[in-house]
Amino acid sequence: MPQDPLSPLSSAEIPAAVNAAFVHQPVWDMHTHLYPPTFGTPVTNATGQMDPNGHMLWGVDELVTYHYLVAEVYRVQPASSFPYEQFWQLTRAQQADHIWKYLFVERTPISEACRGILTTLQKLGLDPNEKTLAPYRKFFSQQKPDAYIDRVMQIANVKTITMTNPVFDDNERQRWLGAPDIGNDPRFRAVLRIDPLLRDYPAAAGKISTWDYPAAAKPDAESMRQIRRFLGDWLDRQKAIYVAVSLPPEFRYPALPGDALGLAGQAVLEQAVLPVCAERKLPFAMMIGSRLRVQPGLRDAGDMVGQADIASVVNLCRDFPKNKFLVSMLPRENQHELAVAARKFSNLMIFGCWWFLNNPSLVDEITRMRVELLGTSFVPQHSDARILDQLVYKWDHSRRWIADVFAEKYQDLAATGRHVTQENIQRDARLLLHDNFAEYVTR
Ligand code: FIX
Ligand code: ZN
Repeated sequence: MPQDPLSPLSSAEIPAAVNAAFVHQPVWDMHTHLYPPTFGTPVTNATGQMDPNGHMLWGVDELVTYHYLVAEVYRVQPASSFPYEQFWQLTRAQQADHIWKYLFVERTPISEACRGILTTLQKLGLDPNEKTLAPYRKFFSQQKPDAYIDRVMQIANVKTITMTNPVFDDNERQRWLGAPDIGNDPRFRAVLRIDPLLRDYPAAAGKISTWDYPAAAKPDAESMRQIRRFLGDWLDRQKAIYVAVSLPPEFRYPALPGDALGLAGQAVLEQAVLPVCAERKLPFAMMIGSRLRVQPGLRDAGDMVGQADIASVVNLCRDFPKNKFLVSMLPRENQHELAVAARKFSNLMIFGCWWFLNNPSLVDEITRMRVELLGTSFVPQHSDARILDQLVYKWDHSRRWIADVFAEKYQDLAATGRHVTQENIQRDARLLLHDNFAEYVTR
């Protein structure tokens, strides 16, 4: 490898240079469900401070009972022999033991969600071959949450963790109201998540009306003023860096009666949410294509994917040129059209290989498609981590997959005679894993 970062790399030197650049580039993880210790933790640990309703999830029992694994264990221990409610009545540790037995001991943990846990254990210096969770539990019980966050972020090379902060969740909202500084941990940034406001506006209007923001079920001008005030107050309280919503496959814009938003939800989007975001130069993030609770017995593990509509994204980007949109779509089949849409609108930043797409075969396919259509002007990945320790495997795996695509693309570039240097590659890794998002939320 040439010592001079500005000297051209040979084709053979490119893969190692790309891998080094992507491994060493600190990430701004722009969508997670993680929290700092100020939100409490239900996990037994060395500080002894436990909050059964705490939001900071970490450690092996939370890792193994991640909803991806709950869905997978019911593939091998069907509800006919182990009813869902029987599983949910178990303690977290008992649930984890159940999953470890059936997915990691009696079967080969070869799925991405299973393998990810083993990567995390390995990188924490633990033996991934244990037959029970006891040795792991001992390790985690010795950790102190605050210091452990630093350790995980250092191993995963994550510089900033972006939270998801659902304002209509009573537990979450009361925590913010009870502790104004709760979100001041410099490692974390907040996001105002507003799903009910758009997806079930009449019920949301009833709730915010009890929070001193009187809003009518059929939103009139005064209701819209109150909703804008509600959004502004919470954006200020959270110091949120964007506003987010998850939308079902049926989401359409313009809405039709009975659509996902309905005419009231659409009016709130047009007259409250997007104007507030535009005034504050905050992106509006739409995560589109999840059909919730197709299997209610699985709870969080019971969500599904469904074909969504890119034309609705195009209509919003075109009709609201002063707004910045962040969009991730769940169906594999939507990815090409979404990437083409991003070629048409500079106020559309597409991001991540979300949820059921976060697997090697699909990250490869989607990243390849995006580089070919968008160059380096996209955000290739977010972790969507719900359990802190997942950052270790989600970023280890994603960096490798993304680097493999870019190594091939740089070799194709070099074949034209264009010089490819370490400096080029490091600059691009910085854009893709950090600066594209950082600049989009602040520009
Ligand atoms: O709506 C979302 O933010 C989704 O990412 C989650 O609801 C989902 O359960 C998840 O964590 C997928 O990875
Ligand atoms: Zn998420």
